[in-house]
Amino acid sequence: MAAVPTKTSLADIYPEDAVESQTTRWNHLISTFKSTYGKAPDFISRSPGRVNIIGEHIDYSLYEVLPMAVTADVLLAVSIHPQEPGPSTISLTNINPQKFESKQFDIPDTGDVHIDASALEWTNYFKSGLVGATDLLRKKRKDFKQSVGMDILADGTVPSGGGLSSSAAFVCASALAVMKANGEHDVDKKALVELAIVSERAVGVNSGGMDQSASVFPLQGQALYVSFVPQLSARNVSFPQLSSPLVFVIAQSFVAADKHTTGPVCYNLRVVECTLAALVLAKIFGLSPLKSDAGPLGYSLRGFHDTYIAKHASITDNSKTSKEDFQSQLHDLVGKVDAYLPQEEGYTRQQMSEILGIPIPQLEKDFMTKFPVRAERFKLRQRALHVFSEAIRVLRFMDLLSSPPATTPEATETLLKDLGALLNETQDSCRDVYECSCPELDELCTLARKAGAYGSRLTGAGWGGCSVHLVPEGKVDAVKEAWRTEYYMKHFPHMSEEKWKEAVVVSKPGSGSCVFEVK
Ligand code: NG1
Ligand code: MG
Repeated sequence: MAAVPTKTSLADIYPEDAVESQTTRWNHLISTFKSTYGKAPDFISRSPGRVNIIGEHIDYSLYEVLPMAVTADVLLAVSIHPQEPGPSTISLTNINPQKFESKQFDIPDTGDVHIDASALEWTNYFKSGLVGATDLLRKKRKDFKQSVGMDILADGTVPSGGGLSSSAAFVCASALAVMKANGEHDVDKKALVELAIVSERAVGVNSGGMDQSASVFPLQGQALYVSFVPQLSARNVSFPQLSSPLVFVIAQSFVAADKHTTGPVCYNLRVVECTLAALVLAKIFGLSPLKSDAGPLGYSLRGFHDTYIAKHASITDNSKTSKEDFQSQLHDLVGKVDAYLPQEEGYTRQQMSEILGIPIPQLEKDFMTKFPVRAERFKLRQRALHVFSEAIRVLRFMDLLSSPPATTPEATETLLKDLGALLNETQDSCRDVYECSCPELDELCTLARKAGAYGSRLTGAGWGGCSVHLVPEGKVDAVKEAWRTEYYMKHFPHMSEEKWKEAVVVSKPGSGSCVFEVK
C-alpha cells in the first residue's frame, strides 16, 4: 500500500529546470491566499495533468495503457475550519477569478452534497472530489458524516479542455484535499484513484481510469503502465538508456475537446459501442451471459476476451498469461472481429436487439440511459478492431522500452523510429477506425512528421485537445517552427505570446499527487 507523499521541497516535486518558476508561482499562491482569506493556508494539495503516450480509448475496455504525468498541475491551497455543529462552509476562489468565479456553498449536516452535472461549473469538479472523499471516509470511519469546512484557493496550469486531463487533476487534488483536511495523513494512492474514477463519472463523463491513475501514481522521470485487470494496478516504467534522449513534445490544437458539449456524445457513445461489441461478440461465440466486470457500463471487451480464452484455451486467469501469448490472443481476436462483425456501416438498435435477444427498450435502459447517446448506428466492428489492435501496440511499445540499452547512435535511431512508428499507427487507427481525431490534430501530426518527428498522434480523448510527438532532440525547434508558421499562424493569426507559450510544451515525465505542508 503506497500512500500519497507529503513533500516539503519543490525540488522533490518538479524537474530541476522548473523549480525556479514554480517557486514564484507557489509564493504567489500563498500570498494571494493570505490576502483573500486573511491567514496562511494549512497545506496545499497537488495533482498533475497527464499525457497518454500510447493506449488510446482502451482503458474503459480494461486494456493496459501507458501515460505519464506532466509538470502542469492543479494546486489547492487549503485552510481548515474548526469542526462545529451544523453545516460546514466551503469557500472556493481561483487564482484567475475572471475566468473562474468564486463560489461558496454549505455542506448540510447530513454531509450529502448535490452536484448539478448540467451546470458547467468549475466547482463541480471540487464537489465531485468532495463527494468521493466523503464516501471513502464514511467507509473507513463509522462515525464520519460530514466534511469540515475549508477555505480554498485553486491554481491550475493544466489547460481545461486541452486533452491533458485537467478534470482528473482537479478531482484528484480536491479529493486529496478533503481527505487531508479531515485528518487523513496517509491517503492510499489506489483508494484515491478509485474514488476519483467514480467521482468523475458524477460530472457527466463515463470515463475509464487512466487519467486519475496517471495523476496520482507516477514517480518523477518515469512513465506509468496501468492495468485494470484483475484489479487496478500501476507500475512505474523507466525509459531505456539511449545515446540521445527520448523527447516528447506536446502540441495543443486549440480545438476545445469539451466533453460537455459535443464531447459527451462522442465519448460516451464510444463507451456504449465498446460495451455492446463485447456483448455481441460474447453472444456470437456462445459465451452469454457474459460476466459483469469493472467496465463503466458493466461489461468490457477485455471481459469478453478473458471469457473467450477461458472457454477455448482453458486458461482461467488470463492476467498471468505471458506477453507473447496474450499478444497472439489479441491477433486472433482481430481476425474474429473481421470475420464475425462484418457490418462496416454499423449495427442498428434493432439488429443488436435481435442478436442479443434483448428488447430495444431494455437495451436502451441498460446502456443508453445513464449517459444518453443519440446514434442510430453503432460501429461495433471498427471500435473492437481499434481496441484489440491498440492493445497490441501497447504491448509492442512496452517490449521496445525494455530493450537493452542503445548506446550507439544507430541503435538509438532504430529504437526511436520503431517507437515512433507505433505512435503513427495509433494515430491512423484513431483517425480512420475509432474516428476520434479531427482535421486540426491530423494537420499537427502531418506537419511534425514532415519536420522530422519519429511519431505523432493525438493524446487523450481526441476530437480536439492535444497531440503528442516523439521528436529527435535536434529537431524540436524545426518541428515547433513548422507548427508556428503552418498551423498556429494560419488558424490563429492573432495568437498572443501567452497563448503561444501554452501551445507547445516539451514535457519530462513528472511526479504524481502530493500534499505540501505549509506550516
Ligand atoms: P481526456 O478526455 O483526455 O481527459 C478521456 C478519458 C480517459 C481515456 C481517454 C482516451 C476521462 C476523465 N478520461 O481522456 O479515461 O478514456 O479519454 O484514451 O473521461
Ligand atoms: Mg478529462
